[in-house]
Amino acid sequence: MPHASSPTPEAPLYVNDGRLLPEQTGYLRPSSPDEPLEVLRDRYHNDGYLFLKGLIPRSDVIKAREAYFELLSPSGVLAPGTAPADGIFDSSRNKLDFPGIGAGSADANGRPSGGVFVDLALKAHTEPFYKDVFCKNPALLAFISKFTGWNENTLALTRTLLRNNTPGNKAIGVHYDQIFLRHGEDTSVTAWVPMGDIALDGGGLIYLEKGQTLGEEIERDFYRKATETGLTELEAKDAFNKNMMSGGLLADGPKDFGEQYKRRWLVTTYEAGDVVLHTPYTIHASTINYDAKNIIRLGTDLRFVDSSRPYDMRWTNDYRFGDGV
Ligand SMILES: O=C(O)CCC(=O)C(=O)O
Ligand SMILES: [Fe+2]
Repeated sequence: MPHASSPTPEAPLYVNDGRLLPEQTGYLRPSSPDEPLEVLRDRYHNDGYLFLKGLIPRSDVIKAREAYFELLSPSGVLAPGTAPADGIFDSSRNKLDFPGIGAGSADANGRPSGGVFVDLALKAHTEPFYKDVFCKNPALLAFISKFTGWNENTLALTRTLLRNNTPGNKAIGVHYDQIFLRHGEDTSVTAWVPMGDIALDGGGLIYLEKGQTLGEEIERDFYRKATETGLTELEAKDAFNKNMMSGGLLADGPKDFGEQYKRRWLVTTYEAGDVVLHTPYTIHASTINYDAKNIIRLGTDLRFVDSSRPYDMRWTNDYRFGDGV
């Protein structure tokens, strides 16, 4: 497993605004869940993320992946004769009929333009295999409650986004999560959970090196600008998203953003069972999925808060298109 200081990746990696050059990238630093907690906490705060190898049993992840693609299979998304757990896209189909959730364009009601595929992808969020089993994974919950020290106050927010990046489709742009969680304190933890193995060019999440310090600066700056114009605190909260691109992104294109701030994007391959924890100010995005075998990238964002403190109540409902968050 490469270390953060290893040579940069050679495989071509594409983001929304073009190819990331090897010198614009580095590797995410992997950690073992068994390392001492103080070491892991320091690393999370210094790096803005913690890339935990094998935190969740692989079989739990593969089971959920299989159930997901069994549910979506009637949409015709899978290559004929392939196993649902493999999640292989039928490349004879038009990728635009299979748009990703939460990354691409949506209609006025926030619904991605696509037929039964989109309906089933939304439905998956409330299926028992996902909502009651996968999102409540005991290994993940136990780790977060110990890692944060929140113990029995550790609460998994109900709103989650189950994201399916079909090959060649648009990837999520540059953002930090507090943009979407700003009706609560800035202490939440996001667990990004790949649901399956993801090759380097298979559409995994990428992290801006030391992005959390820049995210904090950007946040302070927005806040100052908003209050200087005479807005109340509540008005300022709502004004943030107006200062950003529609959908709350800092930028659509990671390449240009990295060049502008002279920082590298950290990339990696992922294995089923890995989890990345990141802070509310950690800047991240995704690569476009150009997996050589047309494997669909599936992943979910599970968010945890300290329930004894104020948190963003808009996240207590299941995800719906156009839910305004
Ligand atoms: O899976 C993705 O493409 C985006 C995930 C994300 O932004 C997050 O987990 O915070
Ligand atoms: Fe995010």
